[in-house]
Amino acid sequence: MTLSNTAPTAELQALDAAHHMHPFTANGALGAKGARIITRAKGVRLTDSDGAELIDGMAGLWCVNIGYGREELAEAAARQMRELPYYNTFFQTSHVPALTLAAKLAELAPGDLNHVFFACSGSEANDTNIRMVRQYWALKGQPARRTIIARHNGYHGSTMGGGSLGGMAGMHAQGGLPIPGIVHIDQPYWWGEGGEMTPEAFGLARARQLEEKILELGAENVAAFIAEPVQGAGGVIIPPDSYWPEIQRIVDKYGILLIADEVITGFGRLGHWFGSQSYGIRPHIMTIAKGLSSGYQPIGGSIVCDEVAHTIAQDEFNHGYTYSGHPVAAAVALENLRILEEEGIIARVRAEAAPYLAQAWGALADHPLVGEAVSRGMMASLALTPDKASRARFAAEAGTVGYIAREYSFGNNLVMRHVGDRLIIAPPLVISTDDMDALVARARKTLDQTHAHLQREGMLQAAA
Ligand code: PXG
Repeated sequence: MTLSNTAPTAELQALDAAHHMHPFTANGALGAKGARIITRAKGVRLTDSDGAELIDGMAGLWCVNIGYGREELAEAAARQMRELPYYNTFFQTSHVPALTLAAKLAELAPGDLNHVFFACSGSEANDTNIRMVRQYWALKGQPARRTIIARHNGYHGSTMGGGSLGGMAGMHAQGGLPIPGIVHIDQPYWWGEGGEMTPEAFGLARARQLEEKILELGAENVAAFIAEPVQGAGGVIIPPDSYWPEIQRIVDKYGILLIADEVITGFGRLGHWFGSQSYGIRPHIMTIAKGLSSGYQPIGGSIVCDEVAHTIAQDEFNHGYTYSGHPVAAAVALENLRILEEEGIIARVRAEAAPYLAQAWGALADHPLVGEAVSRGMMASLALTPDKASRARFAAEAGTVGYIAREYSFGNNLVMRHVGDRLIIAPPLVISTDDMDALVARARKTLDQTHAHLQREGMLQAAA
């Protein structure tokens, strides 16, 4: 069988429907409709099997930070495959790509985050984190410190551990999640859950749930708190400014470990190397993946502070993956980091791209369907509402309107995701101002079409 891009779309779709099980998809329905087959990509644009060109507003899945089609990464992979395509780092060996990447990450990461444990994805890295923080406390003589506090509507991956840390109700409903020893507090989502409170007061209240939960469990039983600096898959939920300083105060007060899940916010998305820097947070561990290689190779990991790493080093840590620090993935990641650094991509995000996006995207707030149009760095979202003033939800089941909008967006050749009734984007960091204008124009057209659709169908009703 060839993997030709020139087979007719219908043929490719039929094969896909017959044999390929898609993640997070009702495969029966997709099979009947047919998946859109992406064949090529360059810069911020995808090409499908019918030759249509789409703007990729999601950078793949929040990962293609440097954009598609960078030959240097292909070269780095080919070079490494010829020299040393694989070796492991389990039994007293190491190799140059893994150790060089670890050293580079230690240089880039803030504070004393100087040690890296490699995985192949964000999910795996968070599974590592669960075991690492529990082992840390066991070695400190406090084995009762096992419980990890996380957040409703957080996302930390899809393995048993990652899915348990995450607070996605739809995921917990399947397969016996969460595993024991993981509890969730509420998210700092002011627009959706803040009621009459000011954002500042609400941010403080949501942060203080961490303190309440620690006191309820007993600090002597709590290992760590994990959160994304800005929630991504939850709908690009940007916390009020009061939230993170209060979380840091609580974490410090009770001496629990802070895990910042930087899988989306790392590698420039918020205008710094890490989102933690952008919020002034001091995590003990950062989870990384996605933008580490700009998605060109599957690689993730945990960047760990001196205290935790030195403690873990006192004993054998019975944990690891065949492909931890895979040489080809590591070589590609190093080349990606070189490009991010030498081309000043993150500095441009901070100085130019993010302010431009904030203004262009923010202008969508005047649309009758839009309750808020917000961004931080190169992550942005819209809340759709039938009534801006009361921040109302639609009468239709949550996500119905978001899905309608997302279908129009796809038809307009813009990849924009919906999370419930929020629309979200996270384009490649290298997107030009002209392409941001084109993206926002397609988003506005999508909103107009959705609005007309809802009017036609009598769906502009608010929930009671
Ligand atoms: N942490 C965070 C913050 C993530 O966003 C993971 C961990 C897991 O990474 P892996 O590499 O195991 O997928 C993620 C992944 C979506 C979507 O629909 C988001 C993710 C993955 C798939 C879909 O927004 N984020």
